[in-house]
Amino acid sequence: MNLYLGLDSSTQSLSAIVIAVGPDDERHVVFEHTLNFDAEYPEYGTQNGVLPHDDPTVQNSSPLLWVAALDRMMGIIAKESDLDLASLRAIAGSGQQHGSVYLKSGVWETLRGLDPQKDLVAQLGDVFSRRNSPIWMDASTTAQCEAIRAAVGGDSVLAELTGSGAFERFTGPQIRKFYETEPDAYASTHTIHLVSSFMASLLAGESAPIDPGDGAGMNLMDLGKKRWALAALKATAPGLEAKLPPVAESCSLVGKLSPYWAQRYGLSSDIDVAMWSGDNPCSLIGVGLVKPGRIAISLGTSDTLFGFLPEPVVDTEGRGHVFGAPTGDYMSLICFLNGSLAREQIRDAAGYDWQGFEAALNSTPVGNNGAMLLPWFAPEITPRVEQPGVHRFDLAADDHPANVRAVIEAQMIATTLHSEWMGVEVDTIYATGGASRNRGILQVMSDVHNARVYQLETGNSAALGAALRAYHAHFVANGQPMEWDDVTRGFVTLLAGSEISPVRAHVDVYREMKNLYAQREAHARHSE
Ligand code: ADP
Ligand code: XUL
Repeated sequence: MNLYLGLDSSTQSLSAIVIAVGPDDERHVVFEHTLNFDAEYPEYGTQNGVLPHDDPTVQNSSPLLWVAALDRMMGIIAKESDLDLASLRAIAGSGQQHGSVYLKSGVWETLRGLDPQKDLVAQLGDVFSRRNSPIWMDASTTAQCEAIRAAVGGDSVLAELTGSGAFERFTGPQIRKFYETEPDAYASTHTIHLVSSFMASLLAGESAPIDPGDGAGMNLMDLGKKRWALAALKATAPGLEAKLPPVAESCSLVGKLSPYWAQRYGLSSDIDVAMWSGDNPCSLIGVGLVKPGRIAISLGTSDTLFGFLPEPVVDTEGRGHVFGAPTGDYMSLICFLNGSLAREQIRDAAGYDWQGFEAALNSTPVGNNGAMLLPWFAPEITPRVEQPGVHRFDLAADDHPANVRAVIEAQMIATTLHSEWMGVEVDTIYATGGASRNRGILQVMSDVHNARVYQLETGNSAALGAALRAYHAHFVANGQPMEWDDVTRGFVTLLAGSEISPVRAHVDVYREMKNLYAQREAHARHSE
C-alpha cells in the first residue's frame, strides 16, 4: 500500500485525509481527522475561525494558529493513527483562498534551522511582519479595488488579464491596503505567501511557489501565461515582484519533507511535498470534475459553484472568476459569502438544530406562499453588496419555518442566476461541503436548477482533492504521468442512493420565482 496525505487548511478547521493505493490497485480512504480552530485553540480567540474586530468588514485570522494546527495534525497522524507511515509517499494541501501571510527576512533561515525538540509555534513567533492575516471574508478594501481598476484601465482589462475583476477579498487589494496603511511593515516584508503556499513552505522547510489555481485568486497573475502580470503588480504596490514567490504548475513538487518533521515525528525524509492549491481548485479534483459539462456546488462556510473549463471564459459582467485548474486547464467559480453563515443565523434565531431546520424546510410549501428574502446578513460577494441587510418580502421575521425556506430558496436561486455566464448546460450537480448532508436543501437545489443532484462518498472534497493531487504529483515526479480519470477512479464515488431528481411542478414554480427574485435583487442593490 502506498499512502498519500491531503491536508485542508480551511476557514474554521484543519482537516486531513490519507488515501491508500494497493498493489492490485485497490483504493481506500484510510484516515480522516479534523481539528476545529475555535474548539481546539481557544487561546487565539477566533469565532468561526475569524478574529473579532470592531469593523465588521475586517476579517483576519492568525497564521500562528494555522501553524499550531499543522504541527498537531502531523503529530496525530504520526503517533495516534495506525497508519504504516513508512508507506507515506507524498503530501499536498488545500488552503482557504485569497488569505495572505507576510514574512520578514530571516524566515527561511529560521525554517531551515528548526529544532525538532520544540514545537513550531514556539519557533515561529517572530517571523511575521504582519501578525494577523486578512482572509477571504474581508471586505475592507473597496478603495484599493477602485485604485487598482483605475490603474490597469478598468475591471474588464483586469478580468481579461487575471481571470477576475478587482474583488475586496483578493490578495492584490489586500496587499495594497497593507502597503497604504502600514508602509513600514510592508517594507520589512520579505515574502508574501498565500495560505496554501505558506503551509507548503512549512512542510518543505523552504519558500514554496504559488500554483495557478490559487495564484488566480490574487488579481496579480496573468491567467494565460501563468506568471505574475507586471501591470497588475505595478497597480498594487511598489517592489511587489521581489516579495512574491514564483508561480509553478500545480502538479510539481516543492521538495521533500523537511528534517524538522522527519526528526520530530519519526517520518521518512523521503516524502514528497507537492504544491498546495486553493480549496476550490482542490475540490474540483475531489469531486471528479476533470472534464467539462457538470458543476459542483459546495455548501461550506461560503457557498461556491464551480465547473471545469477547457479554455478560460471570462465573465465580462464581473460576477465570476476563472482560476487555473490543478489539471493544467481552467475552472470557473462564483462565491457566495452568505452560505452557512446565513443558514446558521436563521437556524439560531429559530432555536433549531440542523434536524429542526430541515424539518422546518420540509414543512413549508415550494415557493413559500410567495414569501421571499434576500440573504445578505454580511456584505455579499455575489452579487456585490456592500451594505449588509436582510430584505424580507411578505415574510414576518418571526415566522421561523418560512424564514428557513426563504433563505434556502434565495440561496439556490442566486446560484442559478449568477452562473449563467459560464454557459454550462447543467444536468448534473455534485453537492459537497458541510451542509450537503441536508437533503432538504439538495431537493431545492435540484428543483431550482432542474438538474439531478448527487452527494459524494467523501464529504471533504478539498482534502480528498489534495490527497489525489499528492498521488498525481508523486507519479509525475517519477516520470509516470497519470490521466486524471485514473487518479480519481475509485476515490471519487457517488454516495449510493443519494440521487435527487427535480420535480416538474417545483421546477415551474422556481422558473417564475427566479424572475421576481432577480428584479428584487436588482432593486435592492440599486437602492443601496
Ligand atoms: P468549511 O467551509 O469551513 O470547510 P464545511 O464544508 O466543513 O465548512 O461546512 C461546515 C458547515 O456546515 C457548518 O458551519 C454548518 O453550518 C454546516 N452544516 C453542518 N451540518 C449541516 C446540516 N445538517 N444542515 C445544514 N448545514 C449544516
Ligand atoms: C473563493 C472564496 C472561498 C474561499 C473559502 O473565491 O473566497 O470559497 O476559498 O475557503
